[in-house]
Amino acid sequence: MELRDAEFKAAYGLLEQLPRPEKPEIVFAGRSNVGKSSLINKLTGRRALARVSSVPGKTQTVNFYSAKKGGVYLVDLPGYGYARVSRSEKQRWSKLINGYFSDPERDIALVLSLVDFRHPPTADDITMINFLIDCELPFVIVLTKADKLNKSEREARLEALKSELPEYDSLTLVTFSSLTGEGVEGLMGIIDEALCQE
Ligand SMILES: Nc1nc2c(ncn2[C@@H]2O[C@H](COP(=O)(O)OP(=O)(O)OP(=O)(O)O)[C@@H](O)[C@H]2O)c(=O)[nH]1
Ligand SMILES: [Mg+2]
Repeated sequence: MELRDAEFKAAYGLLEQLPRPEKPEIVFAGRSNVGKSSLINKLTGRRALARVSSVPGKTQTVNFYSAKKGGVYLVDLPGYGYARVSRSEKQRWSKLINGYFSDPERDIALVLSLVDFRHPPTADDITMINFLIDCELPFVIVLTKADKLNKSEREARLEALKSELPEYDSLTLVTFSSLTGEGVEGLMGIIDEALCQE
């Protein structure tokens, strides 16, 4: 796997601190606790590169990791939709995330938009996906924690998603588990393809 040389670059808490766009970025977005940091660790084959926590709201900064011999950044965004933080913190996060995406110079090769496979997408998930569609950003939906569903639950959720997600027919969905490794190869293929199109 080619992301194994990934290393932590820096964490940014304020929009003004974000580095100027300089190389392609692979972005991880999703609600708090959905498994973004776990996915980064799985893709890079590093158990503790990104900090994982059972307490939602662990990643409060935009965290950049450098990979592929420094040619690519992996960008771990703070999770959205976490109720138990102060209003000023929420405002800081949304300013950070909106500001991150609204820089026209930024070279976003792919957004991995994470949704918990066990539950219907939240209103925030749908807002995120509609935003990605509106901005015409390349993205893939990653259905996380797949190990927690049995076969019939999976089938039922996959069926329901057809009507729950916007523009379902044009979406790419990948089921993923950081526990079993399901979906890793598929995602690596999609990431490689996105970087080739740069
Ligand atoms: N069973 C299972 N648990 C998972 C999986 N992915 C993540 N988790 C657990 O879910 C919790 C949250 O994981 P994180 O990777 O920290 O989630 P995050 O999206 O980075 O969360 P924030 O940083 O708070 O936004 C942790 O307890 C993980 O161990 C998975 O695929 N399967
Ligand atoms: Mg995190």
